[in-house]
Amino acid sequence: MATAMTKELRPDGKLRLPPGQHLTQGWPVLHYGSIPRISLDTWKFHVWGLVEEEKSFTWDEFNALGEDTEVNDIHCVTTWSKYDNEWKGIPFRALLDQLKLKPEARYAMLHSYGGYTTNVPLKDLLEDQVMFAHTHNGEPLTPEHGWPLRLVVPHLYFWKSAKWVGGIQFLDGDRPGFWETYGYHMYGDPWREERYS
Ligand SMILES: Nc1nc2c(c(=O)[nH]1)N[C@H]1C(S)=C(S)[C@@H](COP(=O)(O)O)O[C@H]1N2
Ligand SMILES: [Mo]
Repeated sequence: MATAMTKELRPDGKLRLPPGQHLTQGWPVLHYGSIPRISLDTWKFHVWGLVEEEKSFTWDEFNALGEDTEVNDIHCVTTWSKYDNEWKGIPFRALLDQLKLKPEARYAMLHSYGGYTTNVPLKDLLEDQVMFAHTHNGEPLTPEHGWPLRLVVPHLYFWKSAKWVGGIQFLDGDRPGFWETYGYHMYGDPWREERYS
């Protein structure tokens, strides 16, 4: 059985379980530092960097941008993977529709309440399933998993999925975020085991 499961393929032909990963049933909590205190009354999502116009959205404004539901697997660099997560949230594309990016914008830095940052190429944020999620398996995110909002980029290691996300900065070049400055890979493809650089 275990062999059959680890050989399971995805529709794109990749192994469902990336190399060096094992399946977990629970949902481990992993972050650096403490859970930031956030109030929805003062919560804002900020957009800056290589945009024609910087923007800030309140909680209600951000939620009004759109809603999507996606089911996907997540893969943490510490080797656990969790299958079949149902996320509801605002698709990245819905945010992008509100912005005019400058043509040289190629990368993004995600910024979280509490100070965490992580870098993701713009082309990866444009993948279908990428969203700012507020709900996991039918329940609002708990504080330790990123309430009120986290990024979900399921095709990259889970450290790219910033919890407590509150802003995005568009950049022309790739710059390291928090873990990337400590030696984590700049890109983080689980199928190529891009764990550390
Ligand atoms: N703001 C913030 N987001 C973060 C982190 C963090 O330290 N701060 N850690 C990342 C890492 S390393 C992982 S594996 C996942 C863990 O998410 P989880 O606790 O919901 O499983 O969150 C990512 N997002
Ligand atoms: Mo992680």
